[in-house]
Amino acid sequence: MANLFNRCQFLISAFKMSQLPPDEGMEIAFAGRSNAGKSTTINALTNHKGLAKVSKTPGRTQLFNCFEFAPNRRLVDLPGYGYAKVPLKMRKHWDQEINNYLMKRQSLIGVVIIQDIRHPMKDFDKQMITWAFNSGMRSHVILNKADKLKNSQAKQTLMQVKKQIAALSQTTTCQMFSALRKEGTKELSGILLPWFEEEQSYLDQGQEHQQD
Ligand SMILES: Nc1nc2c(ncn2[C@@H]2O[C@H](COP(=O)(O)OP(=O)(O)OP(=O)(O)O)[C@@H](O)[C@H]2O)c(=O)[nH]1
Ligand SMILES: [Mg+2]
Repeated sequence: MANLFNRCQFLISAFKMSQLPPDEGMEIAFAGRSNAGKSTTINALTNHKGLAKVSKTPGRTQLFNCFEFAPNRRLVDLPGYGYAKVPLKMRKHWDQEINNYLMKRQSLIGVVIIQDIRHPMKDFDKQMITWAFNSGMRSHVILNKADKLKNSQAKQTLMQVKKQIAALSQTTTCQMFSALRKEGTKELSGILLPWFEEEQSYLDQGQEHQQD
């Protein structure tokens, strides 16, 4: 299957929710602690090196960055969570905006939670997983930067994290990833594309019922 995400193009950057594209269609958000590799993961998935801005200094994505791969089909790069050097006022702004976004955005159909495989399952990650499960939101965990560990260590971490996730959520999936080496992109698009298809089929079914 051709990877639809390769068609991704930059759509818009927003400093607050009201500046986001109209809340129509479907989108998946990439969330996670600062520096975990959210932007690099989007670039690997879309096979588009400079699409999402990557920086050596953490805390750089201080905007909602929206990308579109088909009409009304979007990926959203969220600002990193919990980076201490981001001024407190800015952190408060983003805590609030991200919370609002997750609770209120109608077109949000799933979240990808990016973690650094060397520092998995921090408080924020656990909160996101629990929230996703409790609110019926699709969720997938990426253990990124697997290239930083030996293969055996990475596999062991994956197993442990899967157990920890299972204790919090019965629906959250998890995979190993290296955005740097573009390892895991097929598995990732194999998870995310069906989310859009599934949601579309729900919408189609709803319309059929309306016509009855
Ligand atoms: N070794 C390795 N480095 C990676 C990988 N993915 C990202 N990085 C590096 O990690 C740093 C942070 O990556 P970003 O993609 O900017 O991380 P982010 O989560 O978007 O960070 P914020 O926007 O600050 O929240 C960059 O220096 C990347 O080159 C990976 O798979 N392996
Ligand atoms: Mg970023």
